[in-house]
Amino acid sequence: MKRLLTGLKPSGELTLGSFIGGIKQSVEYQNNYESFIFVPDLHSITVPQDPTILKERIRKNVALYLACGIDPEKNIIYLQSENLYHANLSWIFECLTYMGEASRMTQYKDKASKNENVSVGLFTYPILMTADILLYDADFVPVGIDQKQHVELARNLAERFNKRFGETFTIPNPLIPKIGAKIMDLQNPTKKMSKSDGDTKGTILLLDTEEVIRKKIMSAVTDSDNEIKYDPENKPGISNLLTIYSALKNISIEESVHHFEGTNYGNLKKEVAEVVITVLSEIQQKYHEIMASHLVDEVLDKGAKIVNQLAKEKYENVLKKVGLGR
Ligand code: ATP
Ligand code: LTN
Repeated sequence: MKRLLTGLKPSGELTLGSFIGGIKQSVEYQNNYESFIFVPDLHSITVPQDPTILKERIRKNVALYLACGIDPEKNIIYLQSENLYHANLSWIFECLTYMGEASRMTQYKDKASKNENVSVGLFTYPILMTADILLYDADFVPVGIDQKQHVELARNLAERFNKRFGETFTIPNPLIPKIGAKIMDLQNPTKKMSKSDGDTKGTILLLDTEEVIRKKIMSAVTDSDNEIKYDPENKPGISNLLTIYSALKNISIEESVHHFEGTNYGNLKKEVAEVVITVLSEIQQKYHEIMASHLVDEVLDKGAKIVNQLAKEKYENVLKKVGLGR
């Protein structure tokens, strides 16, 4: 079985976008791949975080993964910070990365241009991500299109290391979800629904109450021609609602458009709200059960044990190849 590895950094509360674009895909992949799912908590501190909130969010995110259907029997689930080899291997790759290539990372350039006090960690972020991936010889890395360049860096660094020190790392491949999986902000439907935006009117959080979900969807920005049609360019708001409906009903966009033929925007919003509430209330019920149990700790203890052992072997091999240690 091919190995797959992915992570969602705990930079904010998980959203409907994280679920449809990330977690839901992982639930589908878990039957066909040997899956590693982790919380890249070290990545989240590349921008300032409140320690108390961060700690709570890490636990909540793991409980939410499980509640969304990530099966602990089929996935190895762990925290990045509970395996010291990630940061150690990252250092070795930092020494193999050229300033020029790190400076070309568009996510860094974008974030650096918007913020004042940018950390060195934000600059080396993609190199830690390289270590996350190569440490376990992942064959496939499911990511959004925005992360594709980072997986390409991981490929380049794996090839460079192998060439310089001998065959050591598997070359990973990005696994980008097919069209339609990008969920947009309900208030600004030309912008991605993003967890780091926090709790806004345009973002549905996985733990939002029924009332809040209904309110956010009913006040989603649309247009004024009252025709239900999938046209992301000219009708981004309506298209986004159709995407959400299709993804949660597991039907195609065409089927959704057909379903809403002859109805109005009010009805579309009402039905979208209902399906979101149905899916999320089921997840929330499981989430509360999980949070009241010891499952999160059990799963993370088991995961940490497995990945530390795997990483130790890999890292010792790397040290030997590079000429470090005794
Ligand atoms: P941040 O706001 O902190 O940058 P984010 O909400 O954009 O975070 P990421 O952690 O960068 O989310 O995304 C992790 C993965 O989750 C992405 O690669 C993507 O696959 C998926 N994802 C996140 N938000 C969405 C969205 N709105 N629509 C579809 N997929 C999404
Ligand atoms: N940068 C990713 C999170 C992430 C990741 C990884 C994803 C960190 N390390 C390794 C896949 C593989 C993000 O923001 N989505």
